[in-house]
Amino acid sequence: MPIGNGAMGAVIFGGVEQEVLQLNEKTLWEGGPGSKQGYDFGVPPKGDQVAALKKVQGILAKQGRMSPEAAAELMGRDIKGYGNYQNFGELEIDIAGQGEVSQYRRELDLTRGIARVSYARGGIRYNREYFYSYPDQTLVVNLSADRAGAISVKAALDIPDNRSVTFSRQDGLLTVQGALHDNGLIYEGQLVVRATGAEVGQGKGNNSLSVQNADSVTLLFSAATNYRQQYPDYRGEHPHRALSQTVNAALSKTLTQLRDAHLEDYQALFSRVSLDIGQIAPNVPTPELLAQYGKGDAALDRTLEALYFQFGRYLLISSSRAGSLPANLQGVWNHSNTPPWNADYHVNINLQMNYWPALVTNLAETATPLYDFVDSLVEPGRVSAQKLVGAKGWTLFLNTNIYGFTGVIAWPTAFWQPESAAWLMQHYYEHYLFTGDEAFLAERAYPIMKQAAQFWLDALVQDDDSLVVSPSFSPEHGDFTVAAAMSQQIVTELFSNTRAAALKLDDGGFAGKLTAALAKLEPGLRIGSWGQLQEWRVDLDDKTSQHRHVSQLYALHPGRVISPAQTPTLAEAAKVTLNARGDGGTGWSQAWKINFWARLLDGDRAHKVLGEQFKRSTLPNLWDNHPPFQIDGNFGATAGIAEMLLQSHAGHIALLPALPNHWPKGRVKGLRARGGLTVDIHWRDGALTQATLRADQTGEFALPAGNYQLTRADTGQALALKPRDGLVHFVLAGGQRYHLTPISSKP
Ligand code: FUC
Repeated sequence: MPIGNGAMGAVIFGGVEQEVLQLNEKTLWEGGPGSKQGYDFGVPPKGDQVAALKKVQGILAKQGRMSPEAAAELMGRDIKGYGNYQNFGELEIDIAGQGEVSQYRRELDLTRGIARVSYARGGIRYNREYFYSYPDQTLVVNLSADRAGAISVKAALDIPDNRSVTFSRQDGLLTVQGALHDNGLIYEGQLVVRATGAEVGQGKGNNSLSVQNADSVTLLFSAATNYRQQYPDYRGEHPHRALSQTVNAALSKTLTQLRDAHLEDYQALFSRVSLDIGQIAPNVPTPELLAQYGKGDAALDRTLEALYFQFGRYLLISSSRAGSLPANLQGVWNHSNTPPWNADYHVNINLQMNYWPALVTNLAETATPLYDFVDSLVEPGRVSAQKLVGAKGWTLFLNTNIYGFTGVIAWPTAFWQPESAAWLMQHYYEHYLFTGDEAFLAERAYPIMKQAAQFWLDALVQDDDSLVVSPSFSPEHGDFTVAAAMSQQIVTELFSNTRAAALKLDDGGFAGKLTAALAKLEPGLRIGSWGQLQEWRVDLDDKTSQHRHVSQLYALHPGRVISPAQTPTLAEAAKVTLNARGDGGTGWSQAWKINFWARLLDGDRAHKVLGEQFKRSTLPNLWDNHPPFQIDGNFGATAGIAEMLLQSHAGHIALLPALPNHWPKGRVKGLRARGGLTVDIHWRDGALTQATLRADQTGEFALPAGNYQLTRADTGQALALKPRDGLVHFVLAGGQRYHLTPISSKP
């Protein structure tokens, strides 16, 4: 069971005699400045990389394509000092007890962000409670029993050996300090054991504390490093002072005060959205629920679906909060010092997918670390843009670490992806669209979008009358070519969004440049010989390919260019492509397909793919399985479920756009739509019965024309609906609630 507060995380194993909590601290990374391997942010200090790029462009202009291996030979690079996200260590709690164990139960309460373990042993009932507090920046573990003096524990910290380790103990406080051998990054952890009814003593070895016969025991743990998100050194103060303050402040609170503060903080986010699709409260363990999925019990299936949706929101709150780094490939739950893909930030879909649910499921605040992180990439990314592409602005490629890595790697099948920065810009602009926050647009979004757009104004290549991306590589298969669909679609989106922002902010000069470029920029939307949306500019698509990246459909999702209503022909082509690719793939690939089918308004197919993700790519604790565990699929699927119920990307609010037959009756509350709108929807027999809309600020909205009325909740007054372009438009007053009710067509 994972718990976390963004900056730190723990996985609870729940053993009876020995509890193990596997610990993470988000900034504990090898590599970067000071790495024994050496480090240059991925940008070679010597050598003419721009000449290599020009050479590739020359080959492509002549031959049209080249192998990724040949391209990597010229432009790729063996890198040094990239580093790995680290396992902090383990908190091991030995718990005394005698006799048979019965009534064992391990639970994670998503509505409270609290985990529990309970069991009976030797006539005594034992209870444990765990949460990771964001306001108090500490892990809290409480052990209690229904008999006085029944709790005897030894709590030890087990720290991996790729770092120096010094333990010290004083009055119920165990401190561990050291530095990573690779890069000297200093870390510290403080564990406090507090007991009622007994004294805390020192355990065996130098790394533990122990208590005999207490009535209850509370453990607090917090950790930090001297990492600072600041190019080029990424080092700040020794963590000891701040950490001691944190731990002392937490120590001055009672368990109830700590829990109350945690609940107030956590529930303020989590409880904004509720989903009822007819789930039940079965007495079935979660792994069993997963194993039973699709075997005929519809109520059980719906239970898993609703749980999985909320689990994604839970994971996002737990792994991404302001003040720390974004959720990485494993969120904040990594048990290895050499994790798959370094547990880093892959930006050719994975990091972006982590944040797909943030806005629509009413957790906009959880994206703050994403913006802070991406902002911090601009400075190193400017060097990469200049040295690797010869362009102004900033960029990055396939992947990045916490030390401003913005260069290229050597791996032919993925090293070249300068569109990543442009893709990340979508999140800034969508934040503005969802929240209507104009200060965010002016102060945060536009400046960074403008620099990303500046990069592409320089980097695009003139090809007859068109502007194209060259070289262009569609993740992560096929050859290097010119103007692959995704490259063109992403740059088009960046330019359109940046132009819209520029016009809004009176930067007419830059808007003009973008307008001129957009007029020549190929949109990357071609229909090929078998009716598919082409992945490449030349029709090279292999009908039998089931490759996990469906990059050519970027414009369908997460982009918003293709839609059945506005671009029906392209939407049909997207279907052809998706049908050819099939409903399988890695965990995240299936999650993406849920979103695609939802955008194509096919709820049953979206639901089917969700089922595939459960059957093929979900671990018993409901973590997404790439394989191995990779958290993006959890987040992508949560976003996909929201997308089935509410969409707002195509200029209007679409209620229940892709409702599957499996959810005939239900209710969702608190989803968010663009324009700063909060939406509740009720439905029965597969049809809307009522929706409630509340806008943060007064604004104009639209719905498809239909047989319904919209009334102000407090006065009952009907709103004027103005028909235009197949939609009806209306103005909602900020802060007011409005009810939308279908008008029965029955006599
Ligand atoms: C991309 C994907 C892989 C994996 C990796 C972390 O490169 O193609 O499947 O998810 O990111």
